Amino acid sequence: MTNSKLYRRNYIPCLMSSSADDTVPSMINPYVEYVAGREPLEIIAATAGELASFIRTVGPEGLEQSLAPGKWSGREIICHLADCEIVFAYRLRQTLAEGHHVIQPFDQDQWAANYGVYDAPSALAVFSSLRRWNIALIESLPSAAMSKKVMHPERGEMTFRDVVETMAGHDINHLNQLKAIAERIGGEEK
Ligand code: NI
Repeated sequence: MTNSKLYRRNYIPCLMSSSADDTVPSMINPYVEYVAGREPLEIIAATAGELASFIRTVGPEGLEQSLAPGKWSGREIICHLADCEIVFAYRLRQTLAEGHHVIQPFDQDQWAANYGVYDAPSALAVFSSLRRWNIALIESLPSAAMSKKVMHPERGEMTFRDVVETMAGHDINHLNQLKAIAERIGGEEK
């Protein structure tokens, strides 16, 4: 599917989106329940391995499967995670570098319009590399940096730590979708 309106209508609202019809609750991290008190750094450190496992499990044909017409395929979800990691990389650094950084939302459906040209292993390579880069940055910071303020124009003021927790919750949300795809096509998570 390449019609962005299909994505918008059928896809689970994503906190990366600036879409006006997103219906996620207005809170700092709409996916906070996914994190559920776990250490966000541990969650985000495991995601690349889980994506690699998904790719191995479902195979090339399985990567093109989605949960319903108009929803992203597994490959497209991994492309989305790679693109989001670019965004998170910028947001983390700008939050640290500026006095009160204002986040710039983006339209995930417009970004997804190009996903037909990307393969899943390439998307995973981008995600894995950037994720390692981001974790190296986060781990290097003094604890005081976690409370550095940043403003999201749609969700209000948050902290650097909230951005990291958002990464974790966003990961889990999409990993759950991939798990559902693998179960749908009969694959087993490794
Ligand atoms: Ni998303």
